[in-house]
Amino acid sequence: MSGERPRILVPGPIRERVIERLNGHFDVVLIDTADAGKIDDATAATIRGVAVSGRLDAAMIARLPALEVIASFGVGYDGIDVTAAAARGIVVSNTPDVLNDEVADTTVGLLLNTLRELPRAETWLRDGRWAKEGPYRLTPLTLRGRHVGIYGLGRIGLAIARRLEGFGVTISYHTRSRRTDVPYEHYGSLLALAQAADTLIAIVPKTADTHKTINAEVLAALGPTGVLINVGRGWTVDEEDLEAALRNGTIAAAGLDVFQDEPHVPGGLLDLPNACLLPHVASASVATRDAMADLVADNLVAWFDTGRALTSVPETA
Ligand code: A2R
Repeated sequence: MSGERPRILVPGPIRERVIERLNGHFDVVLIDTADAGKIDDATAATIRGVAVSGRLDAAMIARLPALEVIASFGVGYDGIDVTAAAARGIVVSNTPDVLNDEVADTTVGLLLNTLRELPRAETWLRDGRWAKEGPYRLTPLTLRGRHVGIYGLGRIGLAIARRLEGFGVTISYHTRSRRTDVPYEHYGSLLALAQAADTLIAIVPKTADTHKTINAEVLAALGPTGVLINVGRGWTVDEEDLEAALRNGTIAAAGLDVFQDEPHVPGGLLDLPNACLLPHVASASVATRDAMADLVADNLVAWFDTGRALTSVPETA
């Protein structure tokens, strides 16, 4: 029986639920890491699909001559060599939409934590300083009266904007193409958005065009009450420029869920009191990660049942 089932390779760690779901439909092959040397020729020749969280490079794709479909865990698929896949007609899928609400919720939490210093206030309490020294300080920053600029108004950016409407702040955005379905003001460049806004929320994908686009110039434009929140990719921020801007008061504070070289966080950021730092947890609830896991499995099931993935990425759709 199992010989008739398509063979799916799972290279490296992935949520256990993906493997459980795949076992119901496929012959699953597990290897430690997505390295071409980790699989023998005979097995490699039989692999028709991949379920992967993170990285799948051109060498690994080239190693799998019968590969038809790559189901990637996560909405950002910058770890997958989509160009190599597309060149061979291999479909790549990601897990959009099912994490929009969780990421948007976390973003609002991170924004409030950054402005109102809630993690530091809790530390004050836990350290016994409330009882010994009195109330935590009044925070210089507040969400009241802010103008939030959203860099990237896609699925997640829009979910963030919708939530922020309830907070009574001004909302604007920068994308390459203006949306016709939103009431927010569009700015044609990131710099123009940063000049107009005092709070910048980055939720753009990791592409050649978004590399270190949040740099010294953009941070200076945000100004001394400026706040940066990044929940997209660390790649988008010049971390050296950001550290300098936080240190010398060019901007007031930053909240970061993502970093250039995860899980390594620049030491310079770690000791800055005006940086609120999270270990890439925006979508990291059991319910949302389960939904993402199910969509990885459902994409593979759909591909082998119908010849179409549910959520293929635009480059291979
Ligand atoms: O530029 P547009 O019109 O394609 O708008 C997209 C925007 N975007 C950019 N904006 C300015 N300059 C760029 N070079 C640029 N490249 C992309 O980012 C769109 O508004 C947004 C991306 O939206 P979605 O494709 O719907 O992605 P989603 O699901 O919101 O996730 C965003 C990213 C993922 O790629 C992961 O890296 C991260 O969030 O978790």
